[in-house]
Amino acid sequence: MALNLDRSVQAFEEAKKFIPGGVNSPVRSFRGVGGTPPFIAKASGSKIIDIDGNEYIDYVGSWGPMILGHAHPKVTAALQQALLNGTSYGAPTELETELAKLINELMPSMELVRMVNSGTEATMSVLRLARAYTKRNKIVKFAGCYHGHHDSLLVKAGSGATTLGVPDSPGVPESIAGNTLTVAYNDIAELESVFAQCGQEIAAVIIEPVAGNMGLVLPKQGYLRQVRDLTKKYGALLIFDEVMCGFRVALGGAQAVYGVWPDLTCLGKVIGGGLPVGAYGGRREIMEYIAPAGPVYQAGTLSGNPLAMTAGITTLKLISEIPETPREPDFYQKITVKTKQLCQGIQEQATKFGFNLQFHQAGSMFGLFFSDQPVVDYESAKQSDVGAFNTYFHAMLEQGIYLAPSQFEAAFMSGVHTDEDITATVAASAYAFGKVAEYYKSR
Ligand code: KE4
Repeated sequence: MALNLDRSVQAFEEAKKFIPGGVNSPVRSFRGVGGTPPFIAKASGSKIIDIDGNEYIDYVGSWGPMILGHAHPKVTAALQQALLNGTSYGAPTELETELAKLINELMPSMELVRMVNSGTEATMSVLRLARAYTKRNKIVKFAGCYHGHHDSLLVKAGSGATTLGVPDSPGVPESIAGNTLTVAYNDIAELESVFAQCGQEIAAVIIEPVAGNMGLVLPKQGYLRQVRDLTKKYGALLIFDEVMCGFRVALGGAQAVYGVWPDLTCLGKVIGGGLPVGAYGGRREIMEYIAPAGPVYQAGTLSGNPLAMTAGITTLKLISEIPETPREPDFYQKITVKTKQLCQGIQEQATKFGFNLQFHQAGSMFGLFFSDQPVVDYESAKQSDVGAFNTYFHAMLEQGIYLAPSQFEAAFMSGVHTDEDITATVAASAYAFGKVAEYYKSR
């Protein structure tokens, strides 16, 4: 049953007249999966509704922020109240302190926290800080990890043993890319080799401790601890980019799950409850290098905006609520059970079709690869059958299931997805796997 996207088709053409590619962020264009992106009219709970009136069960959740679901009554009410007090002052408010304290309580490694307006701003700022603190210039990142679109991290592995970076986008100067070394995720030997070659020049290693930008890929047993030990050995800082996985894999983020404390952490998405917020923070003696406490400049007109702080505070308070009785599951136990149920249901469908998929789940994040090989890094992720994924994606979309429009993204559960949503998604998956079977036959 084809979706009626007539109005979205028109809206997309109109948008392209005024916005590059018709979107304000490339992945929304559906270029990875083909077709026209539904233009969304409104959302509530686990559902989004497009301008043609099609309703979808949403597993993108604005790429992570909507862990409470869309238009949560308490978040909406708090924002409505905050609006009456104005929208921005450009002056300090107690709201910023309240959110910083909440983040510190939930992620104690973040002794000081600076608010910014996006995940990109958080990772950009934290690299400047790491370079200033260590007086070193080189950064190490991992193939397949994404940290926002600033120059130092829009870099891919160059040729040659030193994996010196080359730009991953026009406009990124070689001089900047050359300071970023790229290694494979989950390959401690390669990281050891890079440190052996130039460890004294490395300011920091930045990693997604649970990777969500090459599809969902989990760290191997002990890997994060090995990375932590290596950075300590060479005096480099360890930066966890938890913009996506923070508050998604657990209340305390990946650092709580794996018991590895970074020197600095970047956050975003969930801490803004759907409004633009990023944050970076960590050890006090490092963060005190940030102006005006220290010499490293970083600023932002709307950083700590009262509406964004309100949405973030309300969200964090709700996801960290302690149940009435000890036997009652908490928010994360419930959302994790829901996510596991969904993954299990879809896997059972896949097995019926004889598909050997790679299924990954971490807290409220999940992902699947059409591959019969384990997916542990970007190279193995790229071996998966993108054509099969795209077939699956569109078959799910036409049945009202909204997944991330790319094999190399993650999916997100919310606290308000219902058992009926999960049942419907598993049933839709059976139909979608049928379409994938036809795709395989047609090749
Ligand atoms: P933003 O600048 O988009 O707020 O955050 C950048 C960022 C930093 N670090 C991690 C681990 C991230 O996942 C992101 C952004 N995630 C993408 C999803 N792959 C956002 C979606 C988009 O680019 O439109």
